[in-house]
Amino acid sequence: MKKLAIINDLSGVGRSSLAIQLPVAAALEVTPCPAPTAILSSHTAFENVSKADFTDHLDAYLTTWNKNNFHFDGILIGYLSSREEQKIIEKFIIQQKEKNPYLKVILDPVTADHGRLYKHLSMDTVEAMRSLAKYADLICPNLTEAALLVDFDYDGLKETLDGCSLDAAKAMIFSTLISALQHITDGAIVITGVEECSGSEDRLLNVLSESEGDIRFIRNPRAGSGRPGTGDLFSCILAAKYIKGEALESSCRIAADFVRQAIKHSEDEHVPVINGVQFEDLLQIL
Ligand code: PXL
Repeated sequence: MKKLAIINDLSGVGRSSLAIQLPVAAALEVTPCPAPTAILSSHTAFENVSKADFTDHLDAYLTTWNKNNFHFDGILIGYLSSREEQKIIEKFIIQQKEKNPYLKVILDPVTADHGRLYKHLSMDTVEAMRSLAKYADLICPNLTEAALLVDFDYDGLKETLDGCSLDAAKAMIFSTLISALQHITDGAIVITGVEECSGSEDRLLNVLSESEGDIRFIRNPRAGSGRPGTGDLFSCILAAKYIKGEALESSCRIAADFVRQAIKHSEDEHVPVINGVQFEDLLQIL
């Protein structure tokens, strides 16, 4: 069975990060190996949050993995607790690449959404993600994170995209953004969960590029409002399928469709938005 190291935070309530990625990776028949970057009482959209930074322990944790000769098929990176964690993770990637030259690194540069940085984070974390992108085989930012990574103005970008009625025009805007991202990574790029309103239908768009000049749109109807943790869900499905050698486009379609179903199910079950998506009783359809 393929093994995926998941470097992300552990948040006790709200279904984000490791709390969602461990069961999802296991359901996809990949062995998840968690390395926490921080331990939080819940994700940070809740009013009160108690956060324990794990930076001082992460180096020993990952170094010990290396000493024991543990090796992985993939490393999925999400939320970072501090700038120092970037250096620790980069060292780990370099050591792991020596053990397995086929290692895949998937970076979800978790920093922001809807034009705003998450609470407790600063532009330092964006810098850290920009640096980690150099080592990634695949990055999957949302639109805000993509804009931050390459210093684009999010509001201007969103307004321009909202004003494009033709896909050809939209593709030109995304090509510019993707070209800028290709200066910070040689990996494939998936820009996730771009909200679109077209006529009577709300949709979510994912934009995929595997090489220079390649740009593909993957669309799904939107089943409800955005919820915390959907990016973590998406990146984990993508990462698990990527290390199993499945094609990126079909993996994106499966991930996007599962996110849509999870949002719909959560709406049907009247789950408060802040509690994320009720995915537990949907795992069997993955
Ligand atoms: O789902 C992204 C995420 C991950 N980790 C923490 C968060 C968030 C979003 O709010 O707060 C701690």
